[in-house]
Amino acid sequence: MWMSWFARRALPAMLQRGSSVMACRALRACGRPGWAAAPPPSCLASVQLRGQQTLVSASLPVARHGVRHARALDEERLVEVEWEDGGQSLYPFTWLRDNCQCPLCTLQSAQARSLLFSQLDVHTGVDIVQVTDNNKVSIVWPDQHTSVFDPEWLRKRCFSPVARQAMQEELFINERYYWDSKLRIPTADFQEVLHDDKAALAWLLALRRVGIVYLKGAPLEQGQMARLSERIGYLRLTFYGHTWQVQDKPMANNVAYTSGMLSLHTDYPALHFPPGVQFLHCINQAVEGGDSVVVDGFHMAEQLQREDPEAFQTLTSLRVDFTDMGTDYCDFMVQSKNCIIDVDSEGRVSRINYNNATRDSVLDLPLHQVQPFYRALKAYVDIMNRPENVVSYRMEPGDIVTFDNWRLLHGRRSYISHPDKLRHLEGAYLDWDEVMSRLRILRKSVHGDV
Ligand code: OGA
Ligand code: NM2
Ligand code: ZN
Ligand code: ZN
Repeated sequence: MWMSWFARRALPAMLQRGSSVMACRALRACGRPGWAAAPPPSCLASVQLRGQQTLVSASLPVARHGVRHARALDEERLVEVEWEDGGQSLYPFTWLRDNCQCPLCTLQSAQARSLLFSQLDVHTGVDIVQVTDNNKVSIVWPDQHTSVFDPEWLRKRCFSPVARQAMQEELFINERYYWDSKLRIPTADFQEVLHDDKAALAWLLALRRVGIVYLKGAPLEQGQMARLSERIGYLRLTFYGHTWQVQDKPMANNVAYTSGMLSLHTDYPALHFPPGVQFLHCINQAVEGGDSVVVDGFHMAEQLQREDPEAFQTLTSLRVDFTDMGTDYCDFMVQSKNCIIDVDSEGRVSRINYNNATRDSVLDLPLHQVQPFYRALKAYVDIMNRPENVVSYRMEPGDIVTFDNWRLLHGRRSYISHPDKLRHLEGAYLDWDEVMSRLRILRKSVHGDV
C-alpha cells in the first residue's frame, strides 16, 4: 500500500538533489517507475525495487465496459456506440470497413490488414448495425460482408480527443520529466537489468522519461554493450563500428578519440537520422580528469524559447551543415543538414542536433543570416553551460551510462593520458524504435496489459 503510493508520488522528488522545486513538466503521467526509498549518497538515485508496483496500468480505462446500444447515423456516415457507463463513441463507416477483423480482411497470424485498399469502398454505407448476444458490435455491409467488433477493441480506438491522447501516450510514452543540476541520475544494477524483466522495464521507462539511466556492476571487459543491446533487440551500426572504443588514439578520426575536452554535444548530427540512444561502458577511467557532464537539451530549449524567442526561432528553422569524414573500419564522407533544435508539427521540441566538432565550415545560409545564427547558437550554448543546468558525474570501471541522444547533450573534461593505462570506454548506439518495442513488450509481460 505505502509502496505503491510511493511509487506513484515519489519520482520527481527522488530525482532532485536539494529541496527546491525545479521546472518540471508533465507530472500527470499515469505510469511511474518505482524508486528506491533510501536516498543514494551522490548524484545517483536508485531505480526500481524488485516486486514493487512499477507502472500503474495504462492511462486508458481498462474497459471491461459493455455496449448498451449501437446505431448507424446515416447522414454523418458514423456508427454511434453507447457504452454501459453512459459514454459514447463515434466511428466512421469507412474506418470500420477498413478495419474489419475477420479472417478475410485480417491476416490474424500477423495481425496485419490483408484487405487491399483497392477493395475498400471509401464511400461505403451500412445495411445493419446491431449488438450481438455476446455484446459485440456487428455490422452488415451493403455487399453482405459482416464485421464483428470487440467492445474493448473499439473503446481503445475511440476518436474523441481524450481517448486519442491516452492511446498515443500509451503507445509512445511521450511525457518527459525535465531536469536541471539537481537531478539524481536514476540508477539500476546491470545484472538485474539483464536478467529481471521488472528491472529492465524500470530502466527503459526512466530512459524514456528522464533521458538518462546509470547501470552499475558491469564486468570490466569489452562486449557488455553487445549484451545490453541484445536485451533490447539490435544495435545501430555506424561508420565507427557496431560498438566503438573511446580511447586516446594516434591520428584520431574523431575528437572523441583524443584526451581533449568534449564540450556538450549530441552524437552524430552529421547523420540525417542520428542515433536515438547511446550506451557508454567505462572499462578504464583516467587517473586525472575525464569526468562527465550532461544537460537536458529539451529543458534548455524550453528555457531558450522563454528567454530568447528569436534565438529559438532561428535554431528551429535554419538548417546547419554537419560533416564527418575519415576512415574507421571503412572510409566515409558523411554530410547532413540539420536544425540545431527540431520541433514536431505541434511545435514541441523533438530532437537536438549539435556537435561543435562536426559542424561544417560550409554554412549554407545567405549572408544576412550568418551573424543571427551565431548569436542564437551562443544563446543556447550559454544556457546549457549554466552551472544550475549541468549534472556532473565520474564514471568508474564497471559503470554504464545509457541516455537519450536525441534529448541530452553530453560532454567530458579533458584528461591526462597514460599510455600504459589508457582511459577506455566502449560505446554503442541504438534507435528509439527498437528501444520502445522492447519497452512495450516488457510492459505487457510485467503487467499483462495492453
Ligand atoms: C563520445 C563521448 C564521452 C567520454 O565519445 O562521443 O561523448 O566520456 N565520450 O569520453
Ligand atoms: N563516436 C564516439 O558526432 C560525433 O562524431 C560523435 C562519435 C566517435 C562514435 C562521436
Ligand atoms: Zn472482413
Ligand atoms: Zn559523445
